[in-house]
Amino acid sequence: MLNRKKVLLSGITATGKLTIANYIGAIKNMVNLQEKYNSYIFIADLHALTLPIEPEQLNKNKNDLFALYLACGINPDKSTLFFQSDVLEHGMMEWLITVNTTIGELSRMTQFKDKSTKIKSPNGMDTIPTGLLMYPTLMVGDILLYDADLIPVGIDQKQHVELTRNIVQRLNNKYKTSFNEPNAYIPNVGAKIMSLVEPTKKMSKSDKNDKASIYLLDDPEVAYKKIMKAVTDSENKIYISNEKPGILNLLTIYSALNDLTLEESENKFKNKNYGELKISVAESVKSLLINIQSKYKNMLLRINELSKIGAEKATKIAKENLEKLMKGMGLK
Ligand code: AQP
Repeated sequence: MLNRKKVLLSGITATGKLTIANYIGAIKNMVNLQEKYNSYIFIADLHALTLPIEPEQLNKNKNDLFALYLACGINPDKSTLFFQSDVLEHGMMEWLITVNTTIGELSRMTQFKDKSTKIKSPNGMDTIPTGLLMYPTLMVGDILLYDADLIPVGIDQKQHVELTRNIVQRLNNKYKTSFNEPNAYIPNVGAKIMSLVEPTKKMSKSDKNDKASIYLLDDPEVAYKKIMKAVTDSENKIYISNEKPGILNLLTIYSALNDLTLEESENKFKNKNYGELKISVAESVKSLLINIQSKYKNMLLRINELSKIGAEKATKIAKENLEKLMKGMGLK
């Protein structure tokens, strides 16, 4: 279609408390890109059911996530912000994608392999929820429902966007549809923020160790202390090196929060010691949290009103794109 404004789609799973890794890897970019793109931003509450979760916990997570998106700068006048489960088309679309994938391609996904091997059991596959395997089919469906061009994600989700491109090609060939092949938008700095206690492991909202992550709703003083205690090395020299994952992680967080390149941060700190670097990172993190938290409570009050508006807008487009695939497949 001529002059079609490019579409951005991104979601975050409501599995736990949001971390600064989710902010730096995904939300910050959604906020910056919402001016330029027709943006659909959602709370992936259906994805959160992939692994067992208590209903009360899920409900709290999804509301927190909605309010945090707003507090981080997602503007509901520019972006369509909605809960995934409010748009029933996601479930239907997932089935149409599922029947066009193979168990082989889904079981080769790194995230499936990582998460399923963590669920250890002598019964093998009997303890691995089917939803974990199907996670990418739901995600491909999310992207197709809005016929998205750009998907801002951290590096861990890149493989799922590549799978989406393969499936789009498959559908377009088979059913003569014309869905876009989406591109992942991976930030130059901060595509993989690491744990503060094990800097060779990614920072994750489901990490059991509270000290490993900075949560966006952490008390800013507690967050400050977590950075001061972050694991580094004993060299006390600051430079960019993969051999120094703790320092690289702190430089990365500092760069992302101050809109600098890694090299610019390296330059700034090259004659400083680890304590001085940590204080600068801790100050940046603290002021980010203070800023977000100053808006968060008011945003909780707006969820009912805004989620209705978002769901209505999203449903309209989702229906249109679902119908296109249903027609192609002979269902209409
Ligand atoms: N460590 C990270 N560095 C940069 N970006 C990250 N993201 C996640 N971890 C990092 C990005 O944040 C978004 C979150 O999406 P998600 O919750 O659907 O996916 P996830 O990758 O499973 O996130 P988590 O925090 O690791 O959650 P759990 O612990 O529930 O699995 C995505 O864009 C992701 O790339």
